Amino acid sequence: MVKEIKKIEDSAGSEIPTAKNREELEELRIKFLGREKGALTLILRSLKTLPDADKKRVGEEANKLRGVIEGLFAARTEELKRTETESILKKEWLDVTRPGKKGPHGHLHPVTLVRREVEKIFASMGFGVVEGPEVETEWYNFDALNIPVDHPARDMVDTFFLKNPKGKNQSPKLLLRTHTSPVQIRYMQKHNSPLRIIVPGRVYRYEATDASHDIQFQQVEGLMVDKNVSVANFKGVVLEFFKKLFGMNVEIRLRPSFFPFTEPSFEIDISCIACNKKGCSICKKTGWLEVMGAGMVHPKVFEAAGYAPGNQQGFAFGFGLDRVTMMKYKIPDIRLFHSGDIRFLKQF
Ligand code: FA5
Repeated sequence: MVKEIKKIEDSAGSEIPTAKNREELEELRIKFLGREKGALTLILRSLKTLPDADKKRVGEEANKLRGVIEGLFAARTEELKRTETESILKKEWLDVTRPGKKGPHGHLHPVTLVRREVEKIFASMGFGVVEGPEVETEWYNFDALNIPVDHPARDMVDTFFLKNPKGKNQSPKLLLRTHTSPVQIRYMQKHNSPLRIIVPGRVYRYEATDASHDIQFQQVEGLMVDKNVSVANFKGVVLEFFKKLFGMNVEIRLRPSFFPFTEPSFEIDISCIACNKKGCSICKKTGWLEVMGAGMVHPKVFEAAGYAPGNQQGFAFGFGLDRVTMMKYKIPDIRLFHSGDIRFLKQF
């Protein structure tokens, strides 16, 4: 029996420390210590068949062997745990100093790029940037700008009228502003002259779309009021603006026009930025591009804003930001701006 114990000790001593993994170790545990057929269990079970004189000695040897085997298991388990951790660390090694992958990110819309440039140029000439509501009342959009209900100028643009939440015939009558000019009134109601502002913002017109007309676009209104503001001041400011925006020797010309809220009124053209007045397809061979409406502020507008008559004069202008962006980047169709076409937007 003692020989048997020695044999078990030898094989445990060689097999347990070389078990390759935890599964193999578990099989060895069953082999040596298993409750049913473990080698040591069988020894202990057969103790009762021994004569009393041997029982004690063999029992002591068997218990010693149990201690040895348990020690071998504890040591090997510890070793396997360590090598497992090491191999996981090796496999999952991560260089935290490597630069991360950059995700794709968006950028500004071309009209926004030009809007920011416009704001910067006017700011450099002392103009503040002001905003106004897109949902406007009929009074601000038309009446206060000297466009009474039965005036034919009211039909010059088609308007999106809105339901007044208070009821159908309730006043004020609401609409989506057709231009940024109502902000002239809103600003002058709250501020005295002298003043110098631009008003960029969205406007809406109920009209058929084509390559140069959309139902929703952006305008930039300009307003300068002081005691002696003249057309010459207007020409100076606007010429400086276009030179800075298009970065070259642009020329401007004024043609007589009509707006109910300015007198006199002009249409402003700039020399074609594609051909420099030689005549090309962009300027339709005329050498000039129409860019804005403008004029000297009508006395009725000052009156509607609550200014005392005769104390001031000023100029106002309004241009389409989308159209200017089209000129700057040579974009052939205004509808591309709202198309959501990534191939188009990626170019800016
Ligand atoms: C006006 O809207 C006047 N409020 C401008 C003004 C302001 C005149 C202050 C005098 C004093 P008009 O309807 O011409 O004017 O529009 C001004 C500009 O908006 C046009 O020159 C054009 O560039 C742009 N625009 C007009 N309709 C459209 C449209 N459907 N789509 C894109 N741009 C447009």
